[in-house]
Amino acid sequence: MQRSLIILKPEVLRRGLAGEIMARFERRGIRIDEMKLTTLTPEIAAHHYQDHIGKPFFQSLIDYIISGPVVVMIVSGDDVVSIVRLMVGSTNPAVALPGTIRGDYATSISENIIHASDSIESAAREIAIFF
Ligand code: FUP
Repeated sequence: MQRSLIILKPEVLRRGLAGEIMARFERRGIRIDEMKLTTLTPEIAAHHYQDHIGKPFFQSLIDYIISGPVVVMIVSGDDVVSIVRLMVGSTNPAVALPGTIRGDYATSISENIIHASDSIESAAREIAIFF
């Protein structure tokens, strides 16, 4: 049984899409173990995105993720890390396939609507930041 961390970015609550997106995970059979609504501080956001410090898009990434409340979830299930990543779609919504969350709800890479851990190791690190 694996765990993964999902963040529904500020756009999701602004656009009223939280229920719809959570329902996709529930329908797939992915269990939601923990969930909270929170607004990230710049420090927590930078800790979460530490691998991107120094990249040209880093500041806009932080400004976006702290711009409003987010929903943070721990989900679990067999192979949940890769299953969730496939459901989320490519980082750049311009090439995310229709049927994926980014492919259905987003158009901008800097506001790509959702985060999901990219490995079991990232999931463990990210879960420790938020829970
Ligand atoms: P992902 O794991 O799909 O969220 O993608 P990354 O970890 O590579 O990127 C994290 C976030 O940085 C993305 F969600 C959006 C932002 N980003 C940009 O704004 N521009 C880029 O060129 C790459 C990433």
